[in-house]
Amino acid sequence: PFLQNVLTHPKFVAGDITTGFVDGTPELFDLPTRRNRAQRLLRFLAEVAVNGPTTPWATRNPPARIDPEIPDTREGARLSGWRDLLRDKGPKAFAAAVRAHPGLLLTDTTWRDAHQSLLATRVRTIDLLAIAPATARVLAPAFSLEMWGGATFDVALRFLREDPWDRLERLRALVPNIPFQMLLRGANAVGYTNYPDNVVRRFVRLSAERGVDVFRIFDCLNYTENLKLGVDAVGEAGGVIEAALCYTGDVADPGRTKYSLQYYVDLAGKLVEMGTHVLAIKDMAGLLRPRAAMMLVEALRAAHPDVPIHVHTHDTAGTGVASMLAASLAGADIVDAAITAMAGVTSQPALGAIVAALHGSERDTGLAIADLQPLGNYWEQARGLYAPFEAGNLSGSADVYLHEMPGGQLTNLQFQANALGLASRWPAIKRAYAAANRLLGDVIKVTPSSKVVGDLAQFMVQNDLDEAAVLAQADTLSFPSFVVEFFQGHLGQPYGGFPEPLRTKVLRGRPSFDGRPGAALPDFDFDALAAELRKLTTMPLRDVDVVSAALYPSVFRDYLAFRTQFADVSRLPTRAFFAGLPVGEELSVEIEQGKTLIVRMKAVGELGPDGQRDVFFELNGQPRSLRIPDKS
Ligand code: 3PY
Ligand code: ZN
Repeated sequence: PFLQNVLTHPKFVAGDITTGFVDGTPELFDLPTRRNRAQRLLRFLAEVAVNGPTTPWATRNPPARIDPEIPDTREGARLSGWRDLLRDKGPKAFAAAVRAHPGLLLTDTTWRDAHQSLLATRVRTIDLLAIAPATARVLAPAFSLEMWGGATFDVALRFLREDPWDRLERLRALVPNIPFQMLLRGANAVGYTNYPDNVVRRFVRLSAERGVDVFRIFDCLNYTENLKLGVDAVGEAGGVIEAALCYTGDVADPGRTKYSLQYYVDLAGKLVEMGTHVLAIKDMAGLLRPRAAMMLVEALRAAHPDVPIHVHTHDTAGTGVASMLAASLAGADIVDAAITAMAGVTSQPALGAIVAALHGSERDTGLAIADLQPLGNYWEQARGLYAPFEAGNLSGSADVYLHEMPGGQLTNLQFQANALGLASRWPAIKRAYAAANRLLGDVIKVTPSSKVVGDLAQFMVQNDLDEAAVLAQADTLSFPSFVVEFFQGHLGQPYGGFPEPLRTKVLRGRPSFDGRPGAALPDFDFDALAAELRKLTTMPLRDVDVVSAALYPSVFRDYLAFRTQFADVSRLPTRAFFAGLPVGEELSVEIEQGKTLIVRMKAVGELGPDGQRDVFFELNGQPRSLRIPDKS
């Protein structure tokens, strides 16, 4: 392969080679990896058999021993959907057609926000691929499938050890007809910090090239300077711009004056001026009650009769379906929902319930309950595979109106509290979250500003501090770094400014800046990073890998080391990935299209004097064994 790289390199072909050719042309070393993939996957299974899961569980509950029923999808007529029009006519005409559509359109969030909010974002590519062909058929009338972005990028690399770009490409191949939608955290892209502008731009361009159609762009402080960067990047990439106003407070409550109806109308005006194709109301915590939904959508509809309105909520208190129906009555064009088995509580409201509620009305969704059933059945069973990550909230709770935690963060904080031995203090953490929000000046709470509030809340509970104590001792407390950075202006400028004198007391002379944080960052050097990464792996490096590494430097390096050691574990069935393969059981792995391995776990040997164990397999009928150091 090296020789082939040399012989086919454009410089070689052009005769443009000097003595520095080999050293100065690192892509010659993009050799296919030689270590046997099958052997490396066996090493992974052996490692789990000896040392336990490589992805730590959040609970003690094992994955269900059920293989989900995959709906039959025989080849049939060509799949069609809203993506056809988008590709033919472009984002503007697409938005106009959506606006002219009489029925209520739906975005199915099952592949992104639903599992981010219920299962710690742990749903794996293999389980999405299994249901993708049926989804492409059943949800063909949908506006979009939200399937990327938010926390999925980080969690895929960090915990699932799979490549998010691969997920996007493989799903795209199976769903050519329904627009794919992602959640972009504005200047924070899919991370928790501000990135240089060229990182955000390149990330968006590659996402669009690999198959993302609709970009919901938000900023965690509704800071328009940050939002504009995302809006412009998506515009340049040719994507559908869906700029979001993040909703907090209660526009129907005259006592909550900071985030008033007028505040949102003004913000929406700026987003439309920036050139958004669609306006999103992003209710990340599920605070948008039906009456408020009605008021807000009516006001935005009146101000922008031609711009489609897309409403996102969480069902945390149980009002999700009612709010989406109210939004629909007030003239919203699209709402978010999740397949019923993945809906409710901290997730989105149930798609089937909205479909049923509007059936036969002017706003009929064009979907039929009976057609949805195979998707519901699949997710009911597939969800069982993720039992180790079930937060276990059995019912909704109206106290979300008091603490205002986003759906994804609520379950995350519960897990964190358990891990820190603070499970019994959960009610105190919820109260502290509300107090931390007041201390920070009643901020918009969504990734990453929600992490600032959550970290401060945990700090208060761990150190037994109430609001008054924090204020009184602020100049001596050692605040979590995220809180300090917030006050320094690293996330941007909060609406209404930073609370004083708290800011001055927390900063104690540390530097701070006003304005857009990214404006102060120099352009990122992708070439230097690519050269550095090439030294770490023999795997061919793609442009998307370099962007992954720019967004998540240490997570990506860990992922690369893991992948080099264990190959592409995304190919393994989920139960085996999380819990290993029990002795006597067999699995099949399709390591590439048409190439399947049959692996049987035969035995795990005694601990040897060298601290290692032999693990015995049968691979396609042939015995194989591996020695694994026992770390216990
Ligand atoms: C994310 O940023 O991941 C969110 O889901 C925010 O609501
Ligand atoms: Zn959400």
